[in-house]
Amino acid sequence: MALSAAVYAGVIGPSSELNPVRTHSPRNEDGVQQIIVKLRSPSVAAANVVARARLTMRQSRQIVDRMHVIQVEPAAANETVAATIDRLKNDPDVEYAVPDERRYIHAVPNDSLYATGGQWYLQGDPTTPAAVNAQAAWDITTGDPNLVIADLDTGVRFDHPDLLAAANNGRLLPGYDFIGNTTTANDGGGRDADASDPGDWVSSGDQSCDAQISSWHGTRVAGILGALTNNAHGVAGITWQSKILPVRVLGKCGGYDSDILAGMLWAAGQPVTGVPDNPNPARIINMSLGSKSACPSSYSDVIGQLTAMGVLVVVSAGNEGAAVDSPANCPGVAAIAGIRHAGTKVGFSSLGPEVTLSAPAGNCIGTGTGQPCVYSIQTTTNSGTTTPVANDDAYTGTTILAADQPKGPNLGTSFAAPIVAGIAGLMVSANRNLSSCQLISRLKEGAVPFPQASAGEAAQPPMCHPPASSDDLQSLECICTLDGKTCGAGMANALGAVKAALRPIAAVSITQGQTVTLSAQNSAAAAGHGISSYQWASTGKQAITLSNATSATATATAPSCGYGTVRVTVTDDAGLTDTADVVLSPTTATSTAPANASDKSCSLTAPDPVVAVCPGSASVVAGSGTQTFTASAANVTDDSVTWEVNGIAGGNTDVGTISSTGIYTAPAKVSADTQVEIDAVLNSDHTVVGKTKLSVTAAKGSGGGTLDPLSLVGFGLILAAARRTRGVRHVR
Ligand SMILES: [Ca+2]
Ligand SMILES: [Ca+2]
Ligand SMILES: [Ca+2]
Repeated sequence: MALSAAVYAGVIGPSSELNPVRTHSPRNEDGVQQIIVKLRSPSVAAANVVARARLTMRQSRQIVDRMHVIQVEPAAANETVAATIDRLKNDPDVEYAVPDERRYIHAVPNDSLYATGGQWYLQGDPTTPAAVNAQAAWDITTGDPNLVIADLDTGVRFDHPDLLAAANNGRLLPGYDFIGNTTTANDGGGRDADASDPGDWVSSGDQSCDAQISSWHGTRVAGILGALTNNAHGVAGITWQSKILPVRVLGKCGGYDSDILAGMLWAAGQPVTGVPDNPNPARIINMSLGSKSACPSSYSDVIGQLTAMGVLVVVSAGNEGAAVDSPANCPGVAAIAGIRHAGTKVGFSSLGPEVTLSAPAGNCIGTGTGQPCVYSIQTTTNSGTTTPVANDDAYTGTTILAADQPKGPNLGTSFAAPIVAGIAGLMVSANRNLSSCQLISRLKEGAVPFPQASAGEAAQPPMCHPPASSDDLQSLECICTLDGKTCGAGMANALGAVKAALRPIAAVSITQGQTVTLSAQNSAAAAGHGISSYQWASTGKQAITLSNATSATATATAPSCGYGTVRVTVTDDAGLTDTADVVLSPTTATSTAPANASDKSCSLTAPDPVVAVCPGSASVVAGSGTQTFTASAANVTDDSVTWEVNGIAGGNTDVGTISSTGIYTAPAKVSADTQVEIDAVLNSDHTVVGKTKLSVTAAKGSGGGTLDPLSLVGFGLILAAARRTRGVRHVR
């Protein structure tokens, strides 16, 4: 199959490839506004806040403590949701208020066949460089049976023979159905304990979204995460043993944020109002859904809570060939874009700097009815076009059919995300201590660089670029850039990611004293391994004196001025390593590494670069004086600086000169003692500046000079003003 595909690729250009970009037009409700409100205190009643905002409450439900979804009539008939939200936000009891938007599955409509295809995307064939090589990763781990991966989706078919309920020797935990709206739910009621998928078909005129057959989206995603594997039947999942937790949040015409947010919290084991606690908390949450918006405060809030617990949230980027949908654009998630078999961006996939990395999303090569869809992402589904077929052993297909059918090819970033979520499952199985930040950084570490050409094509597609605006569509194949600003850090690779996961985790605890005690004894190796050695070293420009540098606990002498960096390298019994840095100043010692490798919290922001100039004060005599300054930086890769005197690079004969190595030479004469400012500007970030003052004293018996103190002060003020226009410096 792969060979014929390569031949095909040479004949048919990608612009003619089946490329069903899908958009969702915003829908209008009948005057009622649905809003998520978070209150500052649990003692505040949502009803009082609504009344104070002069809104009429239609309905409300507490999602979790302090977070509510409300349905209100606006204060005036034609008032916008934005105006209502502003009204609510003005209340001091309100932490945030955001619209309760609808999100949609990130599958594209299909057309097609049934075939027992090769699941190319799991293999390591060089003709399909985008394939993730799970086959090789499975030699290391096939997944921990105690690991839980949540699938926030349309529900699942528990009776699919290649999935089955865990109670029936299958992969699917009971889960929960969070859909509150009965029409959306399509199962005759609101929330319930049955997460099975009744179908999400839409008849024409049935809803304010396009008519469609049932998608069986959750069943498709579940099959990728973890179909029953090695059972000589159907498809293989990326994980073989881990449990899948179906959390039903999408139905007819998508689903509301209020249900999705509740489902996220519940999946992670957090209590949700009115719902029994989840006995099987998930370490990984897959969300193959989204729609256009900025990242709402509600998602930032919930994702922040989840990442602090060590839960990785994996979200598909979207299928509009546009800027990344929300919640994939939220900080802290792994946002997954879609690539073709050749490693180029598939036309429909959205893209941009929010993308973490990319994985196969399915591409057909052909366009015509009856042609093979060579690179479909084959998985489990159901044959029902509306209601499900019972115990249906159905799989997505690999032939393009004339009309939308359940067993057509499977395409969408919806299916790229669970490939990565499954890989993350293998990573956690190999090293359960990995936090969500570590999982993301090691997914990137294990990724393969994007090919810079589309193999087999005579006419090459353009390079991808970060979307400049909402109208900037890239809905055809493009070549992913290597700067991480379009399709992320690279092509997801299961073998690379699991190898990266197997590295130990360096942890550092710090005890301040006369000397600084640094301990890496709470570092940990991956499952089945132990730490065998420690090595501490000073890595910054300013050397730090260390003792016991090959022990778990070392001591460091803090610098008397400026910054020093100490790095510990921990090595396990398999020779694999991890490092952690500690930045030392005369008064502080900080590290972004966990104090204990089992700590799951992680910071979403890198520490700010800093630079200091030493000595902190000095004095020179005009005419003959020189002074050597040193700049020590931390939290940067390039610690080189440009020296300035009173804001002038290199200084001049009036204020004194400074060499590229920091040697200051005083001006020939000053009329009276004065001060100049010495700045070290970080070359890699001009907003980061180290400063010190230098006294320049008049030489004894000097009769005045070219520069008097007043003009120096005046000059300095002008420079300070000019610098302000360059932006705030020193502190970021
Ligand atoms: Ca229901
Ligand atoms: Ca149900
Ligand atoms: Ca199977």
